[in-house]
Amino acid sequence: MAIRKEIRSLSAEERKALVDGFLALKKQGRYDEYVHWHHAVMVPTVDPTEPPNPDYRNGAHRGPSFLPWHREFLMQVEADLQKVNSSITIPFWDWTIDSSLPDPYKSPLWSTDFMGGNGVESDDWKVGTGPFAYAGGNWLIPIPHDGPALVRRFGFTIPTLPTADDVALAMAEAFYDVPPYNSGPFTLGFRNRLEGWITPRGDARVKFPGSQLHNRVHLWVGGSMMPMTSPNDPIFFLHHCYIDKLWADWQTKQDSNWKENGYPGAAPRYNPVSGAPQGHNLQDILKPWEHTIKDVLDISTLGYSYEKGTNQDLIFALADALKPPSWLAQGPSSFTPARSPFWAD
Ligand code: CU1
Ligand code: CU1
Repeated sequence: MAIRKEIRSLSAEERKALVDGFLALKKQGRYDEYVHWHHAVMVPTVDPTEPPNPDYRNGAHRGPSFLPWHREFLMQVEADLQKVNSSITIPFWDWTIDSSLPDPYKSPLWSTDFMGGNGVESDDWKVGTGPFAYAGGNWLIPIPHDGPALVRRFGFTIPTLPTADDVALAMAEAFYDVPPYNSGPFTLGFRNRLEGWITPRGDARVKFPGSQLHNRVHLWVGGSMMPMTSPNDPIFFLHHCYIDKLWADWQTKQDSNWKENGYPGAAPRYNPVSGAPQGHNLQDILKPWEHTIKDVLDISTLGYSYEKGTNQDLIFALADALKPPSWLAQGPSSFTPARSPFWAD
């Protein structure tokens, strides 16, 4: 079984194998397809002869398929990396560790022998160090995909990375997703919380303004990580690997929670089965691939697992310390989740 480790657990050889893997896929032209897949799934395919569909949801974000789509995406990329070097697994970047560093810019992630550092102000924020620096000539981004240089601007759009407390709010969510399955600040559920749409407006327990969790990390890195072409920065995959781990952790936690606390059926590993926009229902295909959402719900069937990680116990403990909402004990039949019970305004 392949084990995906936290970035700090990698040996120097493992770091090098990953970097070389990305560079090899770039050279083959394969890497640029990842950017295209991600871009394509976000663009609305609206038939001009039909009226605009108010239920339109992009195929991989702002709805339930956010987590399964990116899980499949990671598996596709990891399989390609393993064709280059069979020992590679994608590592996860636990940014809650970095958020408590005195200087997150000095995380080992950004070292010259790994992912390279911040952009350089005097050079239009082009990444100036490491294997993906523009000047090195090995990481050219196609012009229609925001090229030619990889750009980062740490902390400019949003000043801080998410904390373990922020993740705990997600880990304590009782449901995977809830109607209307969107990205509103009042829409409860693990997916909407982890994707980062529940702001202080929707939940007074959220401490920092602006985008949260997954979205916040994209904005904090900035530059190439912000537009629809964000896989242009290979950090994308390390970030999404942690998002995928958090989903797997939540699923494990829910399985035991519901058994111990007796809320049977209230927390499926995924929902909805039907009734959501195309691409977001249980049996829908994850485009442009062949698997359905249902196929990718349990990582124990997918051939990989996660190293536990330094902050997992802390995050679970913080989540357990959060009071469950009162409606939860009444069971799922009484559940009308139009708004967060914690809404603030
Ligand atoms: Cu995405
Ligand atoms: Cu993302």
